[in-house]
This record gives sequence, C-alpha cells and structure tokens, in this order.
Amino acid sequence: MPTLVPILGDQLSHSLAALRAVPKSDAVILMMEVAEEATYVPHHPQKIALFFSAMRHFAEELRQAGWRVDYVPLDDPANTGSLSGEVTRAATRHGTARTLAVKAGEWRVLTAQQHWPNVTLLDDDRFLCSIDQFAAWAGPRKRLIMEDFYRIMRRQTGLLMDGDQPIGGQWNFDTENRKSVPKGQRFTPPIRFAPDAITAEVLALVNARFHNHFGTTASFAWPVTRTQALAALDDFITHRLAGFGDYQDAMVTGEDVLNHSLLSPAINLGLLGPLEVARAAEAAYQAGHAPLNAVEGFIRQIIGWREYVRGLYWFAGPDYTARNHLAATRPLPALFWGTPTGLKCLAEAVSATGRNAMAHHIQRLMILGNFAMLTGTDPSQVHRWYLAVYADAIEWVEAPNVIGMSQFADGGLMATKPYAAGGAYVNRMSDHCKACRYDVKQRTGPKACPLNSLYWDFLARHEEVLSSNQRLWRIYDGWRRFAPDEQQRIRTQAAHFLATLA
Ligand code: FAD
Ligand code: DLZ
Repeated sequence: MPTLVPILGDQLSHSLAALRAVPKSDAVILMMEVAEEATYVPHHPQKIALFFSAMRHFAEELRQAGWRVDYVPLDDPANTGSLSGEVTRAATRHGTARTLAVKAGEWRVLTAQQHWPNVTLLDDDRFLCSIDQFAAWAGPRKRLIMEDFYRIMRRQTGLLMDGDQPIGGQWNFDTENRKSVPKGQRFTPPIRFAPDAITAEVLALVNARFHNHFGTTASFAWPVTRTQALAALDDFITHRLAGFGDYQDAMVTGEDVLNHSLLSPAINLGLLGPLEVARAAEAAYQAGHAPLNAVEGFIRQIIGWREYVRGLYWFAGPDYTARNHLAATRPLPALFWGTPTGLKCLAEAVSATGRNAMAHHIQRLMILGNFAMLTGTDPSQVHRWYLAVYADAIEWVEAPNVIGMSQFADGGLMATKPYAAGGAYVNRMSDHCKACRYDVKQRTGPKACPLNSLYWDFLARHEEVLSSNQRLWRIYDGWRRFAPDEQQRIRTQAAHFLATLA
C-alpha cells in the first residue's frame, strides 16, 4: 500500500524531508488548493496567486522527476475546502496505509496535521537552527537578544568568519546602514517574471474568486519556480546587494523596492534555501563585488533575524498571537484597507501593499506598525492584517515581527523597547513629509503631523508600564520637561485625531 505524502504550499523544496524519506515507487504526493487556506484571513489576491502558481509549477516538476502526484485544484467540484478534508479524501481514494508529512509552519495547521490518518510528522529541516536548538538557547535566558543568537549562527555556518572571529573585526555594521537617500539617487528595478500559461490560469481563477479581498494582481511578477527564484537571487546579488546596507532603513516616494532583495516570498515558499542565499552574498563579498557592511547586513537578516523569529515563534507557544501587553483594543483603522488618509507616509505604504502584496521592512515596522501601536490598535487585528496582505506572510515569521517587534504586545520578549516614533523619524528616513499635507515640525494645531501628538500620547498613556524601561528614561525625561499645559494640548490633539479613526 502506498504512502500519502501531502505537501503544503510553503513546502516547495525538492529536498523536503518527506521527499527524502520515501521512495518514489511507494509514494503518492498530494497537493491541494483549498478555500480555507485562502480565506481564514482574507489573503491578498496576489499572495493566493503566488502560492497556487508556485504549487502548480512544483507539482509539474515533481511529475517530471518521476513522482506520482495528485493535485487538487481549487475549482475541483469534489474539493472539500480544507487541508484535512482533502487528506482524508485522498487517503481513501488511494487506499494509503499511512501519511507522511513535514510539520507545518503554523500552530493552526500543525494541530490539524496531528489528526491526519496514520500520520508521521517530520521536522522541517530547511532552517539553520532547529526548534530544539533554539529552545535550548532561549530556555535559560531572561532576554532573547537577537545579536547573541546571530553570533552563534555565524560561528555555526562559518559565514563571514575568519577562524573564530568575524571578518572585518566586527560582528555587525548596522551603524553604517542608516543613511537617507540623496536626491537623484537611482535604483535598478528588480527582475520581473511575466506570467506563463500556468500563472495566467491561476490569476484568472484568483481574480474571479477573491476579487473582494484587498489588493490587486495587476503587477504580478513573482518568481514561481526554483529556476526563476535563482534568477531573482542573481539579479539581487548583481544589481542591489552592494547598496543594500546604505539605504536599508530609507523610504522614497515611488520607489517600492530600493535595494531590497524581494526574496522573502521565494525563501518562505521553499524555492530557495536560506544558506544558499547567504552563501551567494558571501561569495559576492569575497569576489570584491559588494562591501562588507552590505553583505553582513544582508546575511544578518537571513541567518540572524529569520532564524531567530522562527525559533521564537515555536518557543513562545500557540497563544503568542493573542498577547496584548499594552491592552490595546482599538479596531484596525480603515486606512489599512485603503481608505484615503492625509498622512503621506501611510498612504505610500498602504498603496505599495495593495499594488505589490509587499512593503519593505521599515514601512512595515516604522510606518504601519508604529501607527497601529501609537493608536492603540488591537494587536491581534494588526496580526491578522499583516498575515493577510503580504506575499511572504506565514505565521511563524509574521507573528513575532508583528506581535513582538512592531506592537510590543509580548511585553518585551523580542524587542527591548517599543519601536515608537514621531514625525521626526519619518522625516529623517524618507522624503514623504515634504509632500504631506501635515507639517512634521508641529506638535499641535490644525496642520500638525498627527504622529507627533500620537507619539507623546502613547508614551503618556503607558507611562506606568513603560517608564521603568531604562531605554526609555531619556524620552520620559523629555515628556516631563513639557509644561503641563503643553502636555494637555498634545494629549487633546491626539484625542481629536483618534476620534477621527473611530
Ligand atoms: P530584504 O530587506 O532584502 O531582507 C533580506 C531577507 O532577510 C528577507 O528576504 C527575509 O528573508 C529576511 N528578513 C529580513 N528581516 C527579517 C525579519 N525581521 N524577520 C524574518 N526575516 C527577515 N518577513 C517575512 O518573511 N514574512 C512576514 O510576514 C513578515 N512580516 C513582517 C511584519 C513586520 C511588522 C515587520 C517589521 C517585518 C516583517 N517581516 C516579514 C520581515 C521583513 O520586513 C521582510 O522579510 C522583508 O521586508 C522582505 O523583503 P525583502 O525580501 O526585500 O527583504
Ligand atoms: C497561504 C496558503 C494559501 C493561500 N493557500 C494554500 C493552499 O491552498 N494549500 C496549501 O497547502 N497551502 C496554502 N497556503 C499555505 C498554508 O496556509 C499555511 O500557511 C502554510 O502551509 C504554513 O502552515
């Protein structure tokens, strides 16, 4: 009797543990497009299309490699609409004796997998740090400092190492990576992959079924195969890696990509492995094609942040997404779904998200996340929004970034202080304020940038919880130096703005 091998939409790796564990002659591979996965949050249509297209291409590649593949498309009339429904149906259809699968990247799906018929679940070994290794590191620690973890990953992989010491004599070159973009700076646009017949069919299906979800598929150009993903990696290494460090935190109106890699969807779906991506960057440094600050910064994102958030997600447990340290209860403001806003920085970030199912890190953290936190928005609603709208969003990576890093909802497990900022930060790191209807220099009055009063109001609201945080002492000193009537004016200004969000 054959073994049923279900492969999920983010498990599209030819070296997947389940494919290594069973001979081709004994296996029926099951891949399934299901309505539940597309709608448990209202995913951006471009994200659904990316998953379905990459899944269909992967199934084709497996068939060509000699695997027996059963692919259930979304519009199969017998499709039950859920992963578990399809696994049960397939087990009966093929008369399989057992099910062999790789553990999913999300508590919700992992729980469902545990009830699949006669199932054996394998660890997902496409990461540099196993869940057990992370737990052994994190268990005895009070604070989970990413930089400490990152150094272990550097030593473990040997990336940018000279024996036991970091190349260049420093582990981290972040201080060199906060430049704002000079006027007239040009960026090479990323390679685009025109939809082939498979993608075109998927786009038609998705546009018909999910047109009521936020976002558009018009700009779809994602790599959907490993060959294309390798071309995207090469394009980044050749054209953008050298400038990656300098403008890593910058934002420019009309520049959606800058020097970012756009590789997260391909890595998260399994089309690229994290180590090969990091090694490609290291090779560019060794060949003299990119400076150390850029290459170190990029490698840190992949072997540091990416592995760290994955470890933290599983370490923190299934209730992590419900954490709400600051007791924030505001419903998600409508501007997140595209309702017009006068704040240019937010309008840019939301518009990029709708067009591309993508926004870069600083837009996600310091524009959208910052606004949600300052306005006291319920973190679980914020989490569901991020999970829905980004092409690279899978819960293991999205949730720590949102709940922990951007909303401080885990009470500091991940971030040592809230990433809160007023208009001055946005003005320093972007050109948005020049074209904004608000005045970034003003705290109060009809033209004042709302971020300024919201920032101080946020700190004042949470003074009891946050003012004991040593990293915020200087800021709270600043707040206390305002005269009481100025404090009152700021808080009234914030209250008026918050009332407009209701
Ligand atoms: P680059 O800037 O080119 O970075 C290179 C790679 O490093 C990325 O492709 C990614 O694989 C990795 N990386 C960088 N930062 C992080 C990080 N903080 N956590 C994990 N990996 C990282 N990333 C996701 O992959 N999925 C998400 O759902 C996601 N949600 C986020 C939500 C918030 C609030 C924030 C602040 C960050 C989030 N990130 C997420 C991290 C980061 O913003 C994206 O990985 C990045 O913007 C993807 O674009 P890129 O490939 O051009 O990245
Ligand atoms: C995100 C997604 C979507 C939109 N659709 C599917 C699908 O139809 N079939 C599937 O196997 N996976 C899909 N995924 C990914 C899963 O929702 C899930 O997030 C990951 O497998 C991580 O557990």
